[in-house]
Amino acid sequence: MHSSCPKLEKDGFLIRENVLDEKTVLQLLEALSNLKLHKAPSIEDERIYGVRDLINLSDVVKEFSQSPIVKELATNFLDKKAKVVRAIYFDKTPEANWKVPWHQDLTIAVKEKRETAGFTAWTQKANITHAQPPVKILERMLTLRFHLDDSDENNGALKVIPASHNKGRLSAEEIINARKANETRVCSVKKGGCLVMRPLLIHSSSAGTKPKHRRVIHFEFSADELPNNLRWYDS
Ligand SMILES: O=C(O)CCC(=O)C(=O)O
Repeated sequence: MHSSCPKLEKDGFLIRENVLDEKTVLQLLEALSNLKLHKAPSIEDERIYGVRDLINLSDVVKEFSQSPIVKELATNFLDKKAKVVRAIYFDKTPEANWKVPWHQDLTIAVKEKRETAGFTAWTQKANITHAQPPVKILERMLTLRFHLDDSDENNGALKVIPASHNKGRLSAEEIINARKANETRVCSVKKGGCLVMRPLLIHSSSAGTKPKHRRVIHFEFSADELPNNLRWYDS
């Protein structure tokens, strides 16, 4: 199931610029501006501004998630059976210039809770059931983050620890140690570009130094079926 892209497998991320044309970016921005931006807790932090359940809230985003551009990336970097399993919209603004500490993405969204071996940390976020699946499932997932603004340190671009994705689920202490022992990288991405990453890559998000919009559509993909009749939320 691993992609045939050596750079992605080695570093756990890569950046593809100029994936979306100006018209597509404008269409998405227009659709997102019609959504009521609310406080969408991510990583248990109520100060992070964004919208969960994006696919169900926006037909334009739903259509985009099925578009050839998105499908081709997901197919290339994951598997031809890859499907979107979660979609979140994140923005930063001068009023909501939030930050997130170093972490791995360990949580998936599912349709309903079913006690299942290996699934822990069941929780409800924005009325959606979430759980932490076995690490094998996370290792086989892919995240695509489509940038609708130029993003760099000024507006709080994502930061990553390259090659930190292939060591499984890490404890808080292991993440701190990885941070001390390794270089970090700011993922500057231009408007229309896409950050391709593995969810287990250690990442963080600083507040912008010159805050302004930093709008990102974040899609997670899997090609796996979940066990025990558990169902992905967005498949
Ligand atoms: O968009 C960001 O800057 C942070 C997102 C994040 O940390 C996450 O999705 O886990």
